[in-house]
Amino acid sequence: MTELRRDDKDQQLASARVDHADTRLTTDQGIPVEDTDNSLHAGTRGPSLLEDFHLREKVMRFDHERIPERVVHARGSGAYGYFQVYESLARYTTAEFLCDPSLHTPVFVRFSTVQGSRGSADTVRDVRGFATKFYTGQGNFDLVGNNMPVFFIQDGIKFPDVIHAVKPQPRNEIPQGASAHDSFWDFVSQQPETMHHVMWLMSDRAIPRSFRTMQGFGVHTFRLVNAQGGNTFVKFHWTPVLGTHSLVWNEAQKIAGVDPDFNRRDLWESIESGALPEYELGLQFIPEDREFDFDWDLLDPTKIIPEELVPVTPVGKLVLNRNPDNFFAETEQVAFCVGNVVPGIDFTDDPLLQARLFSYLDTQLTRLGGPNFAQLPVNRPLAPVHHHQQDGFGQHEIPMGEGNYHPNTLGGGCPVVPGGDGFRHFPERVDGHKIRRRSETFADHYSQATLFWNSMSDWERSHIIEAYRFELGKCDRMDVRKRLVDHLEQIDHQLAVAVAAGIGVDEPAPVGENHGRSSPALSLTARTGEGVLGRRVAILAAPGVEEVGLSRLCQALDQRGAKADLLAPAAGPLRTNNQDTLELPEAKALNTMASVLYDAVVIAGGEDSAAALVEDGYAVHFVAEAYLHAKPIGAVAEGVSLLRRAGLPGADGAPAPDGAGAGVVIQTENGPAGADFLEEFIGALTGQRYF
Ligand code: HDE
Repeated sequence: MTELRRDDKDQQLASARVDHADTRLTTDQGIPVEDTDNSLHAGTRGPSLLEDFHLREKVMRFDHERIPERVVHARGSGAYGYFQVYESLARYTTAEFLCDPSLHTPVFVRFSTVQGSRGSADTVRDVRGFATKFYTGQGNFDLVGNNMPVFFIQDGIKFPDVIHAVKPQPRNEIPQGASAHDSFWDFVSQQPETMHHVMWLMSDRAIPRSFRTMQGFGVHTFRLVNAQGGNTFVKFHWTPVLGTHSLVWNEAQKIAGVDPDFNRRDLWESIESGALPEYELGLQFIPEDREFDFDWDLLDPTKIIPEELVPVTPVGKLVLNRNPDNFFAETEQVAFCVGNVVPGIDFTDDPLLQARLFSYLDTQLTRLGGPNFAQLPVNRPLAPVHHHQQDGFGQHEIPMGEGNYHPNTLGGGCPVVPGGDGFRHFPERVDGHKIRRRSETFADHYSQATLFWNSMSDWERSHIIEAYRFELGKCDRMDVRKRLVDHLEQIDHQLAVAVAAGIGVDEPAPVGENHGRSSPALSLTARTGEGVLGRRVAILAAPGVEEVGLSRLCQALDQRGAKADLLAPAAGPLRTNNQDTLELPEAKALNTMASVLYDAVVIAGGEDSAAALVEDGYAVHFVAEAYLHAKPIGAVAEGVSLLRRAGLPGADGAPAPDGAGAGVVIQTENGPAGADFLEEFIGALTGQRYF
């Protein structure tokens, strides 16, 4: 087996890095530059001269800085890391990185949204891409997945249609990063196969809190092939160690304005601060002889295999530990391809997957300007590369010798064809008529949409209903709204009735029974994770704040890996009630931040501080909004007056209506925040949201 260390890719990239420290400015040709602020003119007020090669080169290079953005998944963020398998999977596959637990296979992961352009906001309602390039000793394996386990369509020939429909409208390029428009709903309401995926899209899965708190899925059924040629069907799952957590829609929309880089920043800052994102790889193994054991077709990418039927076996972990050095060179130029598989991993006949096998290489020819993009540092395999491919735009290598064909003797027959050790396609037997028709086994479009609906918690269901009402409410065409409600009726009567009531469509008549089956693993509540690592807490305070409790709070959060920001009416060092003897963070100005950027809020104690916050409109709004978004809220002693001012139930001492006080932690006695308060608040923070 090839030895691989977790920093091997980093070492390889070192040769491509250019450090400008202690250097002189030159042209592309290495000629030292005398002056880069003034172009060469005839006289100080005269015309510029054509012979100014520095001006021409500088402007020419600027003119060509942009390459086409990805036609989908244009907005993305990437990071390096490594993957390690727990135990050998040699029973199933010959892929070395899955068979040797001592290997740290270097990876590059790119997360993305689908619909929006490169500069669009992170928190739009959309599918998220989760693409992983494993630089294995046997060549690159790309697992190009999404954060939802199913896809809109069953056959790749419909991909241009679904993407045209969801992208901004062709006449005016509106709306950006949104599916809430007529063409999307017009399309999906005529394609029942989209209904399962649309349920996922209307759920909170479409607005993840962080890339660190979303799952990833390979979507298609793939094959694993072992040394004996035995074939096992497999589904790939990534599960975040921090659990699955999402935003709420009202919050997501506000973040899009307050911090359009919300998810990107979160990924970047987590890695910089050492709170490394981790995911577990899980596999669902389906023995070859169970291919037809299910009520749906394993080749149908609009279907999941419920975990209750085939468990997800944890097989390894992925750790992201290094941010890229240059966004364009790495995150923008990375080229994933579903067709990049290593010996021991193979495709199935899923018609969506088959079309993808063509698309990725094809699009990269245009996007990266020619066929040599595998030579770009981020794409270059760690495995040795030798072939007779040559020339083309951007050739960076100098192939040596005369034997640029096979077979050759001039080059000693090299590179030799490895034969048995090479990638051997699984010899699937194929027999059929050429035909443009879907298999009957792909025909049921509603059962799993119902399964998803049945598996949701109450709050997830209410969010789904609200999302349909929002999106369809922005769809002007009443006939489209109605058509969609008819589909929802096939999924669940209550759902259809609730959505119809919000969008001016008549209540549909029941058409059949909900099958009543559920898969608890589909709910966001199934994986909450543990601890508060990387969670962001706002501490509201003003001059005169009680210092000892504030310091304890900062320490307690820091010790558990949460990140606290001190927010005050003005930025800078904050005057405390105790002559500033303890070390405290500098305050950020309240009006530059917003509650939607935090997971929780605490109002610090201290009489003067509390009195000032009550008079501060930003502070009052901050707390009320955090409550609206069901976030944990803490108040120490006098700080509770801000909760009262914001009208929070229970803050005035009267009992809160059922459940309304959940997640609100108050220290009633005066004095510094005590151990009980801190424990209780951190417990509330672990629980995330209180709907
Ligand atoms: Fe993609 N997809 N896709 N896709 N896809 C691209 O490739 C395509 C599909 C996914 O961070 C493009 O280099 C077709 C499913 C991710 O760079 C393009 C079909 C899944 C990324 C393309 C699909 C994905 C892409 C655009 C239907 C989840 C971003 C730029 C047959 C399993 C990768 C590029 C990155 C990117 C085509 C369906 C995931 C055009 C034709 C299903 C995560 O080639």
